[in-house]
Amino acid sequence: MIDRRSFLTAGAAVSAAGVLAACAKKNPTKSTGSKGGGTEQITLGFSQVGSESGWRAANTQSVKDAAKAAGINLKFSDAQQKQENQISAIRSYIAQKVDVISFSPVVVTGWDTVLKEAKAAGIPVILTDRSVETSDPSLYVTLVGSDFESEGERAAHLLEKVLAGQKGTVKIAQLEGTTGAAPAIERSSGFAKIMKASHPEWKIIASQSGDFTRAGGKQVMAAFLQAHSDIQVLFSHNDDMAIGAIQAIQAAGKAPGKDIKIISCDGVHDGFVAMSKGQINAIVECNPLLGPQLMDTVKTVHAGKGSTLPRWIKTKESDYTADQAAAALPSRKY
Ligand code: GZL
Repeated sequence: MIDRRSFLTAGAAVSAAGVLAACAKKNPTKSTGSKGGGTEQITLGFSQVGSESGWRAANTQSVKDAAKAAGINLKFSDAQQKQENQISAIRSYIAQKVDVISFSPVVVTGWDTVLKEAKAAGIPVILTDRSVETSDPSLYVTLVGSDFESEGERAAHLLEKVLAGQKGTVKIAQLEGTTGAAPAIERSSGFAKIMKASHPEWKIIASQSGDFTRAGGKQVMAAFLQAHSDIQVLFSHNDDMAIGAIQAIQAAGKAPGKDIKIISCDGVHDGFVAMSKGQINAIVECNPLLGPQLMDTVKTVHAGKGSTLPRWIKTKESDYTADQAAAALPSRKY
């Protein structure tokens, strides 16, 4: 499991500063901001996971809009949820000698080689959304994104509210995100932590990846319902899989939100609509609007001030229950 807190140390900040200094020495021509940032337009190479969910669509729009507003020249690529496509995109940005590289890693492992290539080329890397497991924290300057472990814990606390002291065994199905992705690993872990600490009566009787997509959620939930007639709760790692699961639950002749309580993550528009209909009982918000924070971070790094940044710039987010959905919908930004 990724222990991001282990990176929140001064040591890592110092080693990241070392990377930036090394970048400047290695490639004096590469504008790592050693000239104090200068006035030349910054070129950012961004590799996006894909377009698998409403969350991802909102995140992509936020990055594009924020780059435009910040006057940053954005090179953008969609990896269609394939790590090899992200690695190719990062290599292409290195070849194009962009000023900064940023990406949302589709999975946590397998990045050291290409990140070492970026470091050797003197190009600083900023992670957004999802983290990586790496033996060398200096391979990226910082992560701009949510705390998924906390989101898993918050989902369990929302379930406590929704169950309102219901006694006896609670049989839970879990729709996991993309296998090996930080949000899938950490939301599972956070939820399990609260279960272990406070709820011996909660039993996860089925758990499988729906790959963060509606189709995946529908397909896997249908299989769960075939195998288990006694599912009382669904914990879904995102709204898109929950919305797919709702279709499967209805096809099985059951009422989502009533026969099977649903706790989800993200808080996209369609998730709030389902919640306003009582089909989803509660949502842990995961804010996709990371664009402005990312562009501020790009400018700080390009100005050679990356060492002043924390190793993790966390996004702020809230939790919602169904009774709040209708009132919140009009002001939702994604
Ligand atoms: C979370 C993000 C996840 C969302 C999904 O920050 O990585 O990926 O929860 C998205 O909707 O596909």
